[in-house]
Amino acid sequence: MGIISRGFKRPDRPSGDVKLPPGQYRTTDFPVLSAGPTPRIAREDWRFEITTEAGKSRSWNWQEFRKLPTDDITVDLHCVTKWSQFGMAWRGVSLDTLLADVETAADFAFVRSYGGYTTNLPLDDLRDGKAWIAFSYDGDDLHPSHGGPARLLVPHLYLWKSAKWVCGIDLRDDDEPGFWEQLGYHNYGDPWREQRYWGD
Ligand SMILES: Nc1nc2c(c(=O)[nH]1)N[C@H]1C(S)=C(S)[C@@H](COP(=O)(O)O)O[C@H]1N2
Ligand SMILES: [Mo]
Repeated sequence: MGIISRGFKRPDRPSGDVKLPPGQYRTTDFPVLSAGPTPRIAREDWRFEITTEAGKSRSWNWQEFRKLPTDDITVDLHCVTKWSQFGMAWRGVSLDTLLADVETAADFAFVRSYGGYTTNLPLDDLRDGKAWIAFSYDGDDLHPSHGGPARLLVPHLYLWKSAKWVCGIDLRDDDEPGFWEQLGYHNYGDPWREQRYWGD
């Protein structure tokens, strides 16, 4: 997976020493890819909620969310449309922090966004320093087009798993395909194994 470091440091990679997953090309801009219009969510109205398989839920408003400890994360991101970008600097709250007091034995996470987008992944892929709710990119507030006020960031999977405008995660015993997964994208989406579509 990508290099993770703390402190908004851009990795200084000599060209040619770049780790590109199979079939990917490098880009230096940050394309916007959304399946619908950009929802505008005021921070006063923003909520993020985790619901367990037992139906218990824990939620944070913006103020509560921003009191949680944050990580500075520098990662490489890989989009299924074949662009990869290196050394992207984010700030966010680790899912480990958000899940710390959540009692669950669920195996799967179903991620929901404002606007109706969904995606699914194994709960283990959100744990152990692998996923964040990111609210800042490149030192600025996360722009709405890129998922602001906050988006899921799961750098080790193709970027469609990193739900923009995230509003909740349902923890479930059973897996359910999300928006792109229902339309033929791979259920897991590991860029290093080139899991783009069903059957890859
Ligand atoms: N809510 C929501 N999240 C989303 C999407 C979307 O359409 N809606 N698109 C996904 C896809 S396919 C990609 S490639 C990335 C793009 O993120 P970006 O627009 O910040 O580059 O967001 C992912 N998260
Ligand atoms: Mo995508």
